[in-house]
Amino acid sequence: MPSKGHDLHEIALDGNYLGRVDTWKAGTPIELQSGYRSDVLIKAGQKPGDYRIIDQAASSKKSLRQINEPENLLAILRITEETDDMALPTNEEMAALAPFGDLDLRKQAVGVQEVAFKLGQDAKGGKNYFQVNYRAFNPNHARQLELGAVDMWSLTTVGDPAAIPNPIPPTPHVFHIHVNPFQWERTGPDGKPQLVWKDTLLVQGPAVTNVYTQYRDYIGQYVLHCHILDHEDLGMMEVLDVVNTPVAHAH
Ligand SMILES: [Cu+2]
Repeated sequence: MPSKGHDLHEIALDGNYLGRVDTWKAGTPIELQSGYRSDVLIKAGQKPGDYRIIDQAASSKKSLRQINEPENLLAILRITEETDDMALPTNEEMAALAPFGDLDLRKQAVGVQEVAFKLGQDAKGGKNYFQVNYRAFNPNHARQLELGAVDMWSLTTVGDPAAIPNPIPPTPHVFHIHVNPFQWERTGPDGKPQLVWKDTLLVQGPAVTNVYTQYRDYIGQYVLHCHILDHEDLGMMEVLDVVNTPVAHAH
């Protein structure tokens, strides 16, 4: 999502404040996969006129649906003759809004939670199925999580074994979890790694992506699912249950 002629000053991802202002230079796109959100501030330039904010064209290789996607206009930014020279917020001002200060959960995680998204087909090559950890959504099956725990979540996507006729390769899915956001390392606008809080992440197999999360105060059930919504509707979803009692988990 680039804007011609205007920097994008990003202040939040998936509704979580970054705790700073990350400035993506004019023309640099911000990656928005299915379900992603990015809050940006745009300071109007001094030159009146119409400016386009676009969804860039994507080749089939870069498209989640594996089809060529044309450029789409998202919005027109119209700058008038009137002026009102406002300041952008500073990093210091935004730091006060960071949800968990400068917490780095990578150093605290003890437990491991695994998520393998699978889009497969039955042995006859007829019917597709959509699973999380080799199980379609079952409202009566919940993964237990321990209140106060800090876990690494290992995310991946798997395909069919080669012996299946026309096996489906590992396809990209979008991990989305409710209630507790997770910490993930991305490449920031300066090209350096940085930690951000998100609740939605593209997962491309077969590599495993690790993210980190904590269960601080909410007790009860919520869900994770693929944010490609027809995948979710067809079974790619799981119930989670945060409990205030010890849970045995993998280390
Ligand atoms: Cu999916």
